[in-house]
Amino acid sequence: MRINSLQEYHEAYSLSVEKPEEFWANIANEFDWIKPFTKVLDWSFDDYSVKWFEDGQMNITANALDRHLKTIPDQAAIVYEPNEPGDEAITLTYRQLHARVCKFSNVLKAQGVKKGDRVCIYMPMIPELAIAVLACARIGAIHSVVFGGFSAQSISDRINDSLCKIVITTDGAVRGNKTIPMKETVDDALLSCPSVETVIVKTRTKTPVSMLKGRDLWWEEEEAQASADCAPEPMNAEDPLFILYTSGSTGKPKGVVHTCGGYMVYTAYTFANVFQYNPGDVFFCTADIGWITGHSYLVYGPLLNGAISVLFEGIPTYPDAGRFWDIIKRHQVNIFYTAPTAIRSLMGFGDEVLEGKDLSSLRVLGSVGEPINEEAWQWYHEKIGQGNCPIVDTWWQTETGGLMISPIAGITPLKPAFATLPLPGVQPILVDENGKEIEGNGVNGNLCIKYPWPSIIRTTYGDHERCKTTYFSTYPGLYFTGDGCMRDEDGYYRITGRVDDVMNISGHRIGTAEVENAINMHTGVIESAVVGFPHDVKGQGIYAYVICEHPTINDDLTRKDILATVARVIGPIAKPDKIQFVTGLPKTRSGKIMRRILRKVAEGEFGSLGDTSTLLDPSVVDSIIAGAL
Ligand code: 7RM
Repeated sequence: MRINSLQEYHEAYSLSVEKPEEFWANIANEFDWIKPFTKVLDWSFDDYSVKWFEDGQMNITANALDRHLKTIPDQAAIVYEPNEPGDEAITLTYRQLHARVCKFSNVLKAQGVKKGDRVCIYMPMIPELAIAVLACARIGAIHSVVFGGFSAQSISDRINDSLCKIVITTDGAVRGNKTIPMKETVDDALLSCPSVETVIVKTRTKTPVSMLKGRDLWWEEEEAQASADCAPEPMNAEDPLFILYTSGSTGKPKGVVHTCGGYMVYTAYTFANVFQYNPGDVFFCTADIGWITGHSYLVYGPLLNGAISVLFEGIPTYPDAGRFWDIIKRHQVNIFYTAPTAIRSLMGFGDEVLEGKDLSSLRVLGSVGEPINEEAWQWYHEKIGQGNCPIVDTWWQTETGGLMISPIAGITPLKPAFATLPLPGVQPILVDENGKEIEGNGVNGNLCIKYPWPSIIRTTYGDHERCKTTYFSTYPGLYFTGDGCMRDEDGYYRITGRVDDVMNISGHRIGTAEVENAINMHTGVIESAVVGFPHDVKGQGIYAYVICEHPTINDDLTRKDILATVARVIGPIAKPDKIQFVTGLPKTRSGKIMRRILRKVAEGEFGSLGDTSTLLDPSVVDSIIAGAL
């Protein structure tokens, strides 16, 4: 499984293309299977269906927990760094984590949760979040983690889409110097969620919460009564493991479905290789478990490898902008994985913050979530990596389940701001607007993948057609990523950003349509159009053009009200950075908004708006420019 040199990478890559089934079967056979698979792959990108290790049976927690009990029972599995730097860090060894997962599995079973049932998890970054996720996996329930920053409306949308039976949450959350309600938000969400029978509440902040008789239970009380004995449920490799909602260019977020076997094999393989994890290394992924990065590289990938994974509850700027560096010292972190937005934001505090920080434990750095600009790459390399840690710029998506295009730490020769080369099993292809392959090097195109890898999205929950049209219809026979990409003279890949109506705000995926729908819910708003624009720290910011019924009495107040509406409908991460009131939007004769023009204006480029002759009313553009100045 382990690649140890550039030559081994090339050999593995060639084998993965020439004999993909042999390649992945060898890797899959390194895991514990309850029933071995005999069939490796069955697939079609035309009438979309992918099945890996189809007739095999396994349980991902048997591989992530039980398997390590024989070898490293007393090694740390999760190191919890609480929000308050003065509070004691809590280590859960593999033995302890196993016992707590088993207990909570029994808690879920006692509430009638069965294989295939959906469980919504809405929690802050505390060990119980990982425990809840793993307990679901152990009993075969499908977890649907909802990021703790989402609104009640977003929670209920997700619960209702997949009809969750149970919600797991906390009384509150602490992030920096803020206390955030969690249970209260869940209570609001549940006003419109008839499928939910039970809510389990872990205490974190001891804030008073209302506990509904017959529905709400305290985590601690239930866990105390539960046995630590729970056999892992035998799962077919293609049984769903989890649903994770992600934004697209249209409509509400889609429930991306990943399945047990392929996801296990791929996250474990990519974790071990890309980060070159060695036994005993301490790995710190700063992502929240509410996003795919947290699922794959804070929980599953590391635990499948018997790694030590740091779980940090707080924020990078509390108590000050040196917090990450203090955590690295405190836990002697060897591998650090974060997002460009965090790097740029911390860079902005100046190098004084780094004075006296001991970063000597670091060996590998990682980046994920958005393109990393060269300046941030250099700063990360010099100031954090002290010039001698490779940076793995990992490109992947919620839908891909695991890392796709990325250097292998210390092995792949790096180029700043390049995701470099595809990992074994990944066959990228660039196409033009007509789907024609763009061959050769030194080219730009739309990034597609032409062959399945084990953790490819299987479906969008409850709507397989949507999965087919979103990913497999733009370019028939190919998986379309939605990203633009350049392949340079050396065949190295650089992701240039989304080519669809999906924005990337601080590494968070948000659809323009989602924000527009939220804005349009505000009273007095007739219509809106949202685009992303370049933002120094966030990568992209959100720019909203809004048409109101009447001229507003106080623009600033109305702006604030709109922000409050967006925060309530989606969550604070979707609040526009800029709101411009307009009287019309640039529409074509067929009624389509020409976002190209709005993007240019948002960028401050008024001169080169291109062809506006197809607009219904070209004068709209002049008034928008006048308003933007
Ligand atoms: C892991 C994650 C996916 C989108 C993707 C890209 C962008 C992610 C990189 C990147 C440039 C990278 N999943 N993206 N990683 N762009 N370089 N290394 O972020 O589903 O939330 O977002 O993020 O546009 O399509 S995600």
